[in-house]
Amino acid sequence: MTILDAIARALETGDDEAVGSQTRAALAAEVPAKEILDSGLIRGMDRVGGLFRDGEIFLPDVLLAARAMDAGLEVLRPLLEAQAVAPLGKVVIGTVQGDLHDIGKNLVGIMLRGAGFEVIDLGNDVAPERFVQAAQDSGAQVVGMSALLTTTMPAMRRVVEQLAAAELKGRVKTIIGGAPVTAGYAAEIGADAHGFDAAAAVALCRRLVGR
Ligand code: B1M
Repeated sequence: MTILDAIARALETGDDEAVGSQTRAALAAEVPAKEILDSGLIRGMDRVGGLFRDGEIFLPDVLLAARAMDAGLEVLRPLLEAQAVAPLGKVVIGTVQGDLHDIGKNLVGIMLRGAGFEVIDLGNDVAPERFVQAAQDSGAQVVGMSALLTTTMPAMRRVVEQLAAAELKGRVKTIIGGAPVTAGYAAEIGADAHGFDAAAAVALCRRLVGR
């Protein structure tokens, strides 16, 4: 078993201590942080998603896996965030109303900070009006929304509509993402971009702020 397999496996079994120590061991063995993230942590979490979908594991197991994912991300965070000279711009991010999934959104935040953006993270279960208020108060150029449930995706449309109603559409660009979200859905609701993953979100936010 490779060290990346061991990380994926430890995440799958919800062993946060093992995920933390194996992640540190992988870094010590000079495995790149991005590879640990993609081929260790995210691969393990994808398996958890499949097992949960198939009824082979249950919600408490998924919660333990989420806690283990956080343990790995904490180790990688300083490497993924390393840099930042002059801020590239401000991005408000959050998981939309009714949705408690925040791992992907947190990852997007880490990568955006790493690229030099100032990030205002509103957390999860964020009402549309809070996104609008935060964009207004902070002068952010981009609002980024995450949704992991098909039932919460419509909340993204409401944010786009409320930004337009507040006459912010145009000045404030929108980017959406999350496992069930597609580029077609972004086009349908009038969002400016769809990020497939956290790296894509960074590239798109750069483009949206003209950097
Ligand atoms: Co839940 N859950 N969950 N869950 N959960 C899913 C999403 C699900 C697909 C599992 C399954 O059935 N296979 C399913 C949704 C089905 C659907 O809607 N079609 C599901 C369900 C049903 C539920 C509940 C309803 C279960 C229940 O209560 N019966 C419940 C809902 C609670 C709620 O939100 N109201 C629920 C609860 C939970 C936990 C709380 C236990 C936990 C979340 C813990 C947390 O986030 N702190 C959890 C988890 C962990 C998952 C899975 C297993 C993993 C999600 C994850 O963190 N992935 C998930 C299965 C899956 O997705 N395969 C599942 C890793 C993360 C790095 O990926 O978030 O996709 P992701 O982010 C990626 C990209 O999508 C993208 O970049 C990230 C990094 O590359 N991205 C963006 C994300 N946001 C972006 C924003 C951008 C750009 C890119 O721009 C702004």
